[in-house]
Formats: sequence, C-alpha cells, structure tokens
Amino acid sequence: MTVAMIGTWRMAYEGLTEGLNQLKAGGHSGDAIETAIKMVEDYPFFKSVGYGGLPNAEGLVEMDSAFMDGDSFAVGAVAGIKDIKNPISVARHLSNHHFNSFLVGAGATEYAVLNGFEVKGMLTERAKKIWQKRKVEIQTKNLSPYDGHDTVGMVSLDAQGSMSVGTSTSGLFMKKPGRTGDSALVGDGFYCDSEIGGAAATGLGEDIMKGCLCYEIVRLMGTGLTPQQACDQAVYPFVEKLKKRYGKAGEFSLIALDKAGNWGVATNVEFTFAAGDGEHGAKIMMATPGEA
Ligand code: SD4
Repeated sequence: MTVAMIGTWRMAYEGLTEGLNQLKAGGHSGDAIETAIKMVEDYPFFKSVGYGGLPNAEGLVEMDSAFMDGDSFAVGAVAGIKDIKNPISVARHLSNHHFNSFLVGAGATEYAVLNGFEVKGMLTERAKKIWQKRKVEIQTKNLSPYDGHDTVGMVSLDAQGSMSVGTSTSGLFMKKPGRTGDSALVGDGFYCDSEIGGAAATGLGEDIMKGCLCYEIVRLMGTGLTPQQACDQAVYPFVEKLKKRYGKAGEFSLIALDKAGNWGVATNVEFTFAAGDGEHGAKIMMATPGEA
C-alpha cells in the first residue's frame, strides 16, 4: 500500500521529507505528522510557526496547534499556548483524552508543563525586531497590523491505511491576546477520516472557519470526488459566497489527501506546498488562485 503526505507552504518540505521516510520504513501516520511538524516548529526562520513565530499585539508568542487521528477520530488541540517548544506534541498528547482534549491559554500551558513538555521562550530577537518595526509602521504609515500569518498543516497516509492530520501556527501577527483561528478547530482548520481522506487549511482563520472548509472537503471526497474536485467544490464557491454576502474574502489555501494517496489543493492566493509519496519522494510545488 502506498504512503503519502502533503503539507502547506515551502516550510513543510524538510519535515515532510523526514515524515515520508518514516512512513516508507513502516511508521505510523501520526508519528510522521508529529515528527514533520516539530521540525517546522523548531526552525527559527519560519515566522509563523513555533520558535521564531511572530508575536501578538502585546509582544507575546501565542500558538495554536491540533492533531487528529483518522482511524479513531481522536482530536487534541491547544490554543494560545505560550513558552512550549512543540505545541503539536501537546495537541497529540491531548488527543488521547476523551474529556478536556482542547485546552486554551494558561490552562494549555499548564497542562504542557505538568506533563513534562519542554518549556522554551519562543520569541526570537528577529521576531521581536519585526514586531517593533511593525508597531511603528502601524502608527506612522497607517498599515494593517495583521499582515503576516501562515500555518503548517499536514496530512499523512501510512502503509496500514491509517491517516492523520496536524496543524501548528503562531496565528495572525499582532492578533489580540486570546485570539484563535481555524488551526485549532476541528472541521475548520483540519479534519481526517482514514476511510476517506484528510484536509488542512492555512490563511485567514476568521474566514476559513465560516465555511468549515476541512470537514466539507473530506465530506465531498466521501461522496466519491477526487481530492482536487473536493477542494475546488468546497473552496471556490465559498470564496464567491463570502465576497457576495460578507463583502470580502481573506486569503486562504486548502490541501487534501485521500486514502489512495491522491492529493488536491485550492487557493485564492499564490501558494506553495509540498507533497510526495513512497515512490516519488517530496516535492515543492506552487498553486495559483483558482476560480469557481
Ligand atoms: C490563523 N489560519 O490563525 C491561521 C493562520 C494562517 O495563513 O494560517 N495564516 O488564522
């Protein structure tokens, strides 16, 4: 049986390559996701995930992360977690619990500390400088504070046919303390069913969650559509609906993988992503905005 993985943005590539290696060696889809996303969280130059992620309006790095096991539907998530090196590992750990599996703010951080997850100051000098510069620009140049945000989201399929999905982000740059987006919300920023496939999102969470887009993509794949058809049908009509009824649509991109290892992407902005399978290895690709 084939193994496969897909991940959002160029930043997914190295982790995804490592995740694919694990899958090829017979590893579990959840382990591949955790390994891959940890690598993205640990790399200091990705400005929107983990260490080096851009801070909120008060200069603090608050992170959101989630994990879902497509066999059991176990979901774990954290939102607004601070000073923890690998939020994805905390989210996955929480997915083992039936109750209290989505923790926010101080409670999420406390849980991580109590359970032995590594504590680390996540604000780098570089991120602090970008924050300070932006603070001035917001006032002097009248710029939107919220320029800068990305999520790493990945879906994986292992040789046993198990699928998993994970997300991790520092969210919207300059967000208000306590703000969370789609990345921690099941069905919005991620969803996975091993009998069908999985999906993950990146982009403006406030808009992605209005369409429950990841659940919708998986649901559509369940009706027999390919991942590409499901992405197209879930995303582009919804972008048009948002424009018509809400007046505007933020930028967002969705990725999907089905249980046979086929993938699809839909985006309303130029979007890089990485994908690969057991035979071909990981590749970085570019998607351009599509239409309804
Ligand atoms: C959020 N979806 O917090 C995340 C951020 C993101 O591209 O992916 N931006 O809304």
